[in-house]
Amino acid sequence: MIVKVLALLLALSLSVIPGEWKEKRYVARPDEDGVQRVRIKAGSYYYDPNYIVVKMGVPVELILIRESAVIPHNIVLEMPGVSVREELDPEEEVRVRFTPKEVGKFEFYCDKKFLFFPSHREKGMWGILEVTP
Ligand SMILES: [Cu+2]
Repeated sequence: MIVKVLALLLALSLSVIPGEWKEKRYVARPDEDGVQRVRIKAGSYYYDPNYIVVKMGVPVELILIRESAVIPHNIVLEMPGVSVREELDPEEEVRVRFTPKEVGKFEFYCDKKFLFFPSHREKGMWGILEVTP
């Protein structure tokens, strides 16, 4: 039993070595209905895209698709007038809507963490939302 537990912990620790964070940029353009829609893949341990550029004062809709069935993921985003915290579902897209009110660069991330392992954010599951004038 203890051997199995140790083997599982070893396997998990090897699978969570932090990867390199590489920028995957997406510049949003409003759809016909005036909404800036961005489709984001959320996997272990990344968002794709992970650098999203949107315009201030124009509604944004993030459409999140969780890639992994087993490992839970979420998205947390705090910016002036906007507070997002959504659990992601492997079966269904999760849509997050808000209108950015201030220009700036804001980090979004997954705050999941398993036992003593590094958080998903530390493993590279974060990104930047850049709001431009
Ligand atoms: Cu995560």
